[in-house]
Amino acid sequence: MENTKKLSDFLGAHFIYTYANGWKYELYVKNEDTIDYRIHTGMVGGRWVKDQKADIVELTAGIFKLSWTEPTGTDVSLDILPNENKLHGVIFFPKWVHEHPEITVRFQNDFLDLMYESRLKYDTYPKYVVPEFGKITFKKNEGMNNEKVIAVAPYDGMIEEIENGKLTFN
Ligand code: FER
Repeated sequence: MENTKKLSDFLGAHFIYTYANGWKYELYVKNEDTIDYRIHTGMVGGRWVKDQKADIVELTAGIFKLSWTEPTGTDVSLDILPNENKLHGVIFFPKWVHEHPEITVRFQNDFLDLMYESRLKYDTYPKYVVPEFGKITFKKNEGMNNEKVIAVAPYDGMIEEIENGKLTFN
């Protein structure tokens, strides 16, 4: 994935990155309006999600922006510069996710009702805003709509297996 210039190069991209606060995330840009992801470490480490709808655009050559709102009420906006192995993310957590992160740490797709109940039951405000730069440590185009990329829960050692090529998805 040396040169990611156009949106068509970006669709199908799989990234692992570490935020400056130490949180490790994995993102798969599944198609023009859908992402899958795994959260390896951090406040909601262990959480994983498939088929999250997102707005995905190319701001200018090689610079991409993804924005979405989750069933938990968490909002995320990412600016990704694949050719510089760099991104900037802003996560806007509702107060309840900051206070009870464990409720969201699961395969969300099997617990959508729990997310919808929790976001009504607990407090939204004030939100906990986390703006961080991140460093991309792995990038590969896995093709679009590849269900193998994000198919199991994150586990210890998984990032290393992906980065050293022991675990592949094609
Ligand atoms: C990211 C930052 C936040 C990301 C996902 C999230 C896959 C989601 C956070 C959450 O669900 O709480 O870079 O990329």
